[in-house]
Amino acid sequence: MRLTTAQALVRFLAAQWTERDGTEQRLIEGCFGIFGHGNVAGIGQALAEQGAGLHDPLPYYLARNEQAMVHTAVAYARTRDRLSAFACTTSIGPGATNLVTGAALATINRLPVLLLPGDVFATRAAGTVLQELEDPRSHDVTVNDCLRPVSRFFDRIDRPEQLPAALMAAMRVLSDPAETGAVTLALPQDVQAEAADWPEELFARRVWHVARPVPEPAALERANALLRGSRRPLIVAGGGVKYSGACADLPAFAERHGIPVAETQAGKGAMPYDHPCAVGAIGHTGTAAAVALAREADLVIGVGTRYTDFTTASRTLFGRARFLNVNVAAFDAAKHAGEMLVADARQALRALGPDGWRADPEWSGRAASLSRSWQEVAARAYAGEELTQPVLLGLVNEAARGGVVVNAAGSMPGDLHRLWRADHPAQYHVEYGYSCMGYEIAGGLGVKLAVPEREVFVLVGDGSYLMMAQELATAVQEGVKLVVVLVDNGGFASIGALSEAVGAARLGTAYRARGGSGHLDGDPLPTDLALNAASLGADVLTAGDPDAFRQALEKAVAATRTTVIHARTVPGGGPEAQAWWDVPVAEVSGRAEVRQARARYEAARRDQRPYL
Ligand SMILES: Cc1ncc(C[n+]2csc(CCOP(=O)(O)OP(=O)(O)O)c2C)c(N)n1
Ligand SMILES: [Mg+2]
Repeated sequence: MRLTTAQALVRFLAAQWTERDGTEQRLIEGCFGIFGHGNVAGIGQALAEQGAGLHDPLPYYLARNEQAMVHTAVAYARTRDRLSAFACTTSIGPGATNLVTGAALATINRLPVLLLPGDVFATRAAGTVLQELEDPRSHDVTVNDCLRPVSRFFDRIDRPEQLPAALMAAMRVLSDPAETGAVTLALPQDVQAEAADWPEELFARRVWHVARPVPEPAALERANALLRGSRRPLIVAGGGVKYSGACADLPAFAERHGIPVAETQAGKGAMPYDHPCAVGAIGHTGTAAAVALAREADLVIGVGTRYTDFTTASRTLFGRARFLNVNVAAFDAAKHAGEMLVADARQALRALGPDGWRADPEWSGRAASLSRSWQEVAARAYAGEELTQPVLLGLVNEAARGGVVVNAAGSMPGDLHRLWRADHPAQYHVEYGYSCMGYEIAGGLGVKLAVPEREVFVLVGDGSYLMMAQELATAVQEGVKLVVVLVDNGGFASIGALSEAVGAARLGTAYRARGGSGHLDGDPLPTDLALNAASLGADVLTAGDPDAFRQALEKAVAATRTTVIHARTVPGGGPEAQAWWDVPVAEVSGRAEVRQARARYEAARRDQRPYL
């Protein structure tokens, strides 16, 4: 079959499916893209020729920024438990390098996305092309090489003949739960438009079976031996629990053995918040219950977690514990010198656990009572006369029953992790692997595309909003309804507090004009975020107190169009952090408060346990 490389690619992508537990779905649901001279004649022409509407083989979506379209794609894939993903096509040069942050976000969060940046002419016949990086050391380096370290598979298609093998490798990595992440096929602009003869079988319907690896019997025996020797076990549930669809198996396993379950950011919602074994968020942003238990646990059972510094309180949290790590990726299972149980989370939870073995009843009882006390603390944080951030989150939590909440960066992820009551596993969508400002609105769009039947609540700080608000226009274009809560606190509340804690005096963390002193300490800026949102095509409501905010939420939920609620919050946070986070403090300084902060830092660091 004679087709251009791009036509062959598009035809191939439309024929790829995944299967797990007997259900099939499209592997590549559609293609986001922004066109330029590096892809318009290739992928652009190929999409147009095959038809790119919603009912055509590969629907096309126009985003406003390449980074944002990766956020949308990644949020979609996360909501679909990594069984279905999107492709993203860009021009060469800046369109391509705009992908880098999105690619890193995808790979770090272990979420699939197929990136198709254009690349400079393979023939090099045209000489230095617009936007080409010229590397005096080598002519085969292009800006796309920036994508190599942030991709789980990277290839450059310099000849059409290279395409089939690259496509097969790309699909395998995308659909492999242990390896998935950003996959990049760099496509030189001439090769995209170049014709070749392709075998028919390349375009046959192909099903990628998503594996559920079962635990190796010997590893299972070792894991069971560890459990038998444990009296105070604690489960740390990560995103892997959700992706493997183990959200019914986890509570069953916990009940069977009387084990308390704590959750990471990606794992939050894996357990119903009011389940008797649930102790809520773990780590620096954890609940007092989970943190207290973590300090005393003799065995930590990590299920589908990467153990980031937020989870381990920078390795200060799990004082005496040994680790048993259930993970589909050996890389993660091996962390903290843990006993490795390399397996799909659902398969492992079904196989694991010696008959009749239970945690010390005193331990299980203590977990339940600590958890009840924490629920009271959380309820107090949600109650209040003024529109503090926790009060605002409490109102959103109430309105969002059955819906989804989306967030990524700033001071909200911590409050959300500690306080939010998730009523179903897909409800809590906080991107905290890359914690990327600007993910929120674009990500919310991806969530809504994946679960159009659910109300999607995007929580976005004013800092994040100013970084990447433009996908509101994309939501309006697609007729996709989002409820966007824009939390305006005049700058970077999170980094402001952190700055103060490390002796950096809140430098550059408030949005203020340059004042007479020459510093950024003048008047608050006249920036009107409500007007900005309206200009992008959203309906806008404003609220400054709890009653007005509750009413705005009701209106936004009843609306059919994307609605932004511009809410001004007053300072006042939720409960304090119960566990540490390692952010270094200057070792020498002329300021007394920095020297004091350094002394506290050095004292805290002494608890850091050097896991192997
Ligand atoms: C792209 C990006 N740049 C910088 C940071 C570092 N950072 C984390 S939170 C934050 C401030 C966020 O401000 P805002 O969205 O207003 O949230 P607030 O802290 O006020 O809750 C910054 C700069 C980041 N996470 N992502
Ligand atoms: Mg802010």
